[in-house]
Amino acid sequence: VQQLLPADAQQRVMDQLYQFMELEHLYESASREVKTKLEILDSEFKTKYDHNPIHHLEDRVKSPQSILEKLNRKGIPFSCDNAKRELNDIAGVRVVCNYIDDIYTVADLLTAQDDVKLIKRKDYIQNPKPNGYRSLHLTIRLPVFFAEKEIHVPVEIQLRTIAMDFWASLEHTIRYKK
Ligand code: 0O2
Repeated sequence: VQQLLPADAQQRVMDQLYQFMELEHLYESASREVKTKLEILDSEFKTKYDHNPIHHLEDRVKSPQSILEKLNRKGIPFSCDNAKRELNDIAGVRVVCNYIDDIYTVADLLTAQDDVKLIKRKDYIQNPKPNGYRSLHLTIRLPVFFAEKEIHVPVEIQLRTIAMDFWASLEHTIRYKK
C-alpha cells in the first residue's frame, strides 16, 4: 500500500480497514451473545427433560465480498455505515435441531426473552420455497455491551432440522458449482 498509493489514499484505505475490523468485532460479539442464549436453553432442556433440542450451532459473519455483492444487488453504495444501516444478516447463526418441534420451541423461547426484539420471521417450513428449501428464519435485534456503549445489533437466525440442513448444503453446493 505504501509504495502504490499517495498518503491521503493510504489513509483512506487504512480507515476502511479499521472500520471493517470494528464491524466484524461488533457482529461476532452479537453472534456470541445469541449462541450463549441458545446454549443455555439447550442445556436447561438437557437438565430438566434429558433431551437436547439443539444438535449443533454454526455462525458466520458475512465477508466483505458478500456485503459488497448484497449492497450492489440493492443498488446501495458500498460503505460500512451503509452495510450496518441496510443489512440485517451480517451476523448469522444457524441452529440445527433434532426435530421440527424443537425448532419452534427454541424460536419461541428465544424471542420471548426481554432483551430480544423480533424484527422479521419467515417460515419456510410451513411455506417451503419452490425449490424445496425449508428453514425457519428469524431476524432479531439484541443489545451488546461494550466498554463505552451499548449497541443493538441485528442477527439472522436460521433454524432447521438435520435433514433440512443436509438438503440445503447439497443444494447450495450444486447452485455454486453451476
Ligand atoms: P449466505 O452466504 O448463506 O448468507 P432479505 O435478507 O430478506 O432481503 P434474502 O437474503 O433472500 O432477502 O433472505 P432469505 O430468503 O431469508 O434468505 C437468506 C438466507 O437463507 C440465504 O443467505 C441462505 O443462507 C438461505 N437460503 C435462502 N434460500 C435458500 C435456498 O433456496 N437454498 C439454500 N441452500 N439456502 C437458502 P444468502 O445471503 O443467500 O447467503
